[in-house]
Amino acid sequence: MGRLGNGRSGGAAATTRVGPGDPAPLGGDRGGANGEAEPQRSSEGWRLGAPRLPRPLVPRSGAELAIATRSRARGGTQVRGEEAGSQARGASPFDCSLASCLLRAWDPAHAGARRPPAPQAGPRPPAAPGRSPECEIERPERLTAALDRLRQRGLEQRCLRLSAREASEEELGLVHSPEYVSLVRETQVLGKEELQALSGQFDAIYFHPSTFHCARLAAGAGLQLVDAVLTGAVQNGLALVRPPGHHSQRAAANGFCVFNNVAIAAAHAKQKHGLHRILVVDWDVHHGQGIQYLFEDDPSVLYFSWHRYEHGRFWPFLRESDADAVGRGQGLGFTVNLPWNQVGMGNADYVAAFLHLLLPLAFEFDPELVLVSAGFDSAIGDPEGQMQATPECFAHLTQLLQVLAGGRVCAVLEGGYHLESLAESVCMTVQTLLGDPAPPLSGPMVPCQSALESIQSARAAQAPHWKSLQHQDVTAVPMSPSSHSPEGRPPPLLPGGPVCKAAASALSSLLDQPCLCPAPSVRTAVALTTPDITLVLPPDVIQQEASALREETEAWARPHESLAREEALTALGKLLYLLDGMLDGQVNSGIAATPASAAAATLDVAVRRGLSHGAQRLLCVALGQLDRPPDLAHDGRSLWLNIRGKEAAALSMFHVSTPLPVMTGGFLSCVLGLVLPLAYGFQPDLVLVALGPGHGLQGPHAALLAAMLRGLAGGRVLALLEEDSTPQLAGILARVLNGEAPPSLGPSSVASPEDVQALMYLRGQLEPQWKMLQCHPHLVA
Ligand code: Q9C
Ligand code: ZN
Repeated sequence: MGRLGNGRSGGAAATTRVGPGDPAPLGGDRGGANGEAEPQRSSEGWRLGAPRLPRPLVPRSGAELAIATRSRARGGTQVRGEEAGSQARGASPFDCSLASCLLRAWDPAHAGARRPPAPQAGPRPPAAPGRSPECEIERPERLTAALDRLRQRGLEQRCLRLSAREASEEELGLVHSPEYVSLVRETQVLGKEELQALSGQFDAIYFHPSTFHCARLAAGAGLQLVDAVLTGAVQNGLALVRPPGHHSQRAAANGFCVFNNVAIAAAHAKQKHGLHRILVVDWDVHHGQGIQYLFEDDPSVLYFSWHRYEHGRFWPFLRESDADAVGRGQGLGFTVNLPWNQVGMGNADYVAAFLHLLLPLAFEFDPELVLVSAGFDSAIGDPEGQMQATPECFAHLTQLLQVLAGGRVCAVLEGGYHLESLAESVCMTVQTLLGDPAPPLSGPMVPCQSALESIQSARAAQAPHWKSLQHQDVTAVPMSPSSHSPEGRPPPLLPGGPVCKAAASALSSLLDQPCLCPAPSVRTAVALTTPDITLVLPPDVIQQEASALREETEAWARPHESLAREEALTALGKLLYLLDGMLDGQVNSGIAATPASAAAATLDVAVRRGLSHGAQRLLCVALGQLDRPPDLAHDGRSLWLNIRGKEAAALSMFHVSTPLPVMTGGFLSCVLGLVLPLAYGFQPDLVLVALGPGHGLQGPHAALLAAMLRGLAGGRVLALLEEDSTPQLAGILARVLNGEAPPSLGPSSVASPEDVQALMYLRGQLEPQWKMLQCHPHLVA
């Protein structure tokens, strides 16, 4: 048998357990673990300490089941769980935990011998001749490839590893029938023929004598992760498990899934932790119909799934995977399906789906926990999905979800069958969970027509149930014929064909590319003119003392009367030093302050300096009285977005002005429906966000804006504040720019009619140029 040696007793025997109260013996801080230089405070500004060598990993004595723990300590010292838990900010001591289950659930040699599953009703393509048995794609190497890559990147070392346990039969019973649990338990003692016969009663299922044990571990790993997050031991995490879960139903295995890991985690979070609102985001390329069925009448679980659908011609061929399945009874509106009717969906399509469909509903729902059915078969290269989203896209999806539920995100692996693509995408997800900024997205940010049709029909189906979608232009549009090929997309790839080979080499060169620019050694620096001892900062946020040279600062200040004063000059010098650190790639993000009277001039200098010292495209989000400098070149290198005042106006494609919404609901639709689509479409390499005179933005709103703008420009965001801003505002922005989750806004009020109107007007003006604003396809006359 192909199974690894540990067999059924592996769970208990071969575990490396290191709990939060018992910090990982591997030691070292974020910098140390990666061999990065450790930033240190100094009177000359931030400066770099000596780089540290990576520490060796503690050998795991050949354990096949390895659920261990690892911390990302803040600021260079290992923090014990309990001490950290009592810290003033109440932040979690660890950012991310990793639960994994490495047992070989299936034996390909064994499973390959079985007969094909019974044919399903509905249209389906004939099986391709000469293909290896489909069960071979769901193989143990998926986990080892992902874990190896995490280790190689130094990411695993930054995580706390949790030990998996088998879910109890009572826990399985939270979503499965006792008869079904017994049935699967019995498979442990069946012979090969019997296993094959039983497997044949389900669709795409291959039982093995170890299946029961492995599937209980997979469910148990998810429970461990949810417990760790909800008790505050960690902020978030990823459970690397197999078999996957989201197709599994109350009394049925399906699509490689035996027990529904994420559904069990959700039911457990409700039952054991008393949660009332759980968001499940299923980004696997298949419809998690199992999760949908289990919660379709339950308003406490909002289930979102996008999936390859092709008008019902793709597995599992279900009518109820379409956008008009929205839940039942009390659960009406709590099932959200986004069916993709063409293959080739990419970064722009996925981000548009989040901005225009998932996130408006998610903010309105206000979840206490986010569970992710994290299948990576929706990534480029996957033979099942045939989609084109690059691994970086999963960093963005993760980052966008981290603004919800105070950052409590538990991702659980589902599908993902291209080992290279899977490993990269898993790394992107974990890196983002650890708080690193997402790498910029590649490719044109233009959603295709078919994606827009899907997003629009899902919005139309959900509109009756969600305030955030009402009063918007969500009337149903006639669907165009399904035969047309997506805008600018290559045709679907046929395995082995020339197109496929070309795509494969393009993919491998894409994936092989080493990251040429090293991560900045300082993630966030704060340059304040009046150091405030009441400012509470995470220990790894650097307080910058240094300034640019006096003559240089004076030269930049000369054209501006308001910069003549000494205070203004001092502030400008510090800002210039910080900005240069960002442009040189030494600092990722920062905060600078300026006297209110000099805010506009300082921003003007920052923009010019940014554009003349290396930024190709600069996004400036200016709140309050900060006019775009009239003599700034209109060359498309800067996008100026002013949020203040009374009127909405698109003065040009690169100069947009909109009123600051009064209600939280209006603020959210402004950010999701205008600011981020423009920002993602512009693809800046530097972002300035300035809170100028009369900005009127509340702290939590400012934090949310900053957290979401961090998705742009690889997180190269400089926030400019007024000197007399509260230390609370500076503190919250520093923490968010440094990767902490913003506080959740709570139940959101509805947008005012004026806010809705302003937004609709601007979108109408700007949609032709900025395609990311669109959430409906263009009607062709
Ligand atoms: N024999 C997950 O990605 N394909 N499951 C069935 C009909 C099954 C995918 C084709 C694909 C299951 C978790
Ligand atoms: Zn899948």
